[in-house]
Amino acid sequence: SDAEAVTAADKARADQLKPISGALVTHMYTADPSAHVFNGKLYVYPSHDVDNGQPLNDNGDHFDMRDYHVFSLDRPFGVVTDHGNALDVKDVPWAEKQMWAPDAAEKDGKYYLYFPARNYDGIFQIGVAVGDQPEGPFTPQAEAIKGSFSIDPAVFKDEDGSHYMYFGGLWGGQLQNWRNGKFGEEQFPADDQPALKPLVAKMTDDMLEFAETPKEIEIVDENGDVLLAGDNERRYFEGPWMHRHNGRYYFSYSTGDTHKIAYASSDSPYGPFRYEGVILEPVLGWTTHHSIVKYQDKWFLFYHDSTLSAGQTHLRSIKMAELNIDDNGKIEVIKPYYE
Ligand code: FUB
Repeated sequence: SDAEAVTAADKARADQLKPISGALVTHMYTADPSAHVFNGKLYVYPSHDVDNGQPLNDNGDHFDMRDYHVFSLDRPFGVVTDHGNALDVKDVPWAEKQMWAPDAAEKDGKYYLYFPARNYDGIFQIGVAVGDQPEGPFTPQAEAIKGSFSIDPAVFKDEDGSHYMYFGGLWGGQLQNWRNGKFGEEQFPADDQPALKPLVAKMTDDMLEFAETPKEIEIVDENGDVLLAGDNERRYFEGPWMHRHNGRYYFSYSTGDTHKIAYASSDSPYGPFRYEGVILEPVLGWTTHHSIVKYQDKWFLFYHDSTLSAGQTHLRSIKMAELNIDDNGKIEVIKPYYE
């Protein structure tokens, strides 16, 4: 599989790479960091990678995570506190396995942990769990969010207080199995057809459900033409994130099999988003997954790589780097290793 081939190659080159930043957490493997500032403090909501001996395949069976830990930082690049187990799959009635990339949001003093997992039919859905503190613990809802599917929820709070969930992922994330709200045989568009699209839905006031049927997001090129499925260097694969800067909406994501974090911008949270460029060049490991957060007037990128596990694609570690954004919103490309 692609994952096995990448891991073999990465194991071989792990020693030679000089990362620009170290792992924030070293006592366990962590991935898919979603960073937020709550009550003036930096919190990170990552996946908790484990080695359960699952086979490496393109379905992502080797990402067999079972719980979430929340971390806080006393300052950027500073001391990291592990707040312990915040949610375990055994406590989520609808979820069987594979607690993949989570996110969190705050509203009116309550905290919401959003997470994808496979249900007992093997289908990914997205759930929510509620807590009184940013670090949890979180109590899960009995059922997944109605109308949710696929993976990688990212919940964005707009300046008017509305929350939107962005989600969707290809391959193991099953986006290719969904047509008109129904799960079925996988179907990938031909290379000259529009790429599969991520989704967005406004959240209800209580943060527990979608307030609308999820809408597809278009990412267009410099001519306004929608990105095509064969445009692997630029098209959406998984790992959405949204940040707002100077009134503009920036949608960023992983390009999956070309291993980049890319971004696109719009004047609406629903898009269409115009492709802008790359934020992060490929890291060690197959997956790349990020978040972007503003803390005390500086922008930071949180991401992961597999340096700590000497190149094992499913054993990743979260990292951070300062992000330079110019007055026009253009983001400077980050190279994760010194040359
Ligand atoms: O961590 C499992 C999956 O790998 C995530 O959901 C994807 O975004 C990728 O990072």
